[in-house]
Amino acid sequence: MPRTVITFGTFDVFHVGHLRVLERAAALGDRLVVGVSADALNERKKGRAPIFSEKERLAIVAALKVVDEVFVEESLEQKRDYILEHGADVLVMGDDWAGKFDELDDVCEVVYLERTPAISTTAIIEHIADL
Ligand code: C2G
Repeated sequence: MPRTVITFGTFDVFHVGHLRVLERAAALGDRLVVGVSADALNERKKGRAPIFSEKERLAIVAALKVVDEVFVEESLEQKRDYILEHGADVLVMGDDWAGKFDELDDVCEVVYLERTPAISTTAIIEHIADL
């Protein structure tokens, strides 16, 4: 049976930290499914719209060699449904979410990966704004 890995994120202003986490997630199985946060979810969570729309962010993530399937993540609370729907064996999250999804370990393995240091969408936006 192929091992399916699922992960989630906004992936706004796509950068190498995003690429690295997706590569490491893909290496944990045979098939990588990615839930890309909806624009509305982003606005609720971060209080601002993403720079790139959900359609654009989805297209960027879907074009990556390591990604097999993408879908829109409408709500943070639906992780269990998404895992079951996509038949995921492993949930991968960045370690900024460490411990937050442990209760899902009855349906799949839960793995937190270390974030790539010193790079973030917010830092890139601030850097460009200062130029
Ligand atoms: N990431 C990373 N290193 C960085 C920046 C981000 O490894 N320097 C990872 C994050 O840990 C996450 C993924 O890249 O696994 C996407 O990051 P964000 O777009 O910031 O995701 P976020 O808005 O936290 O996701 O259900 C979760 C939501 O979709 C929110």
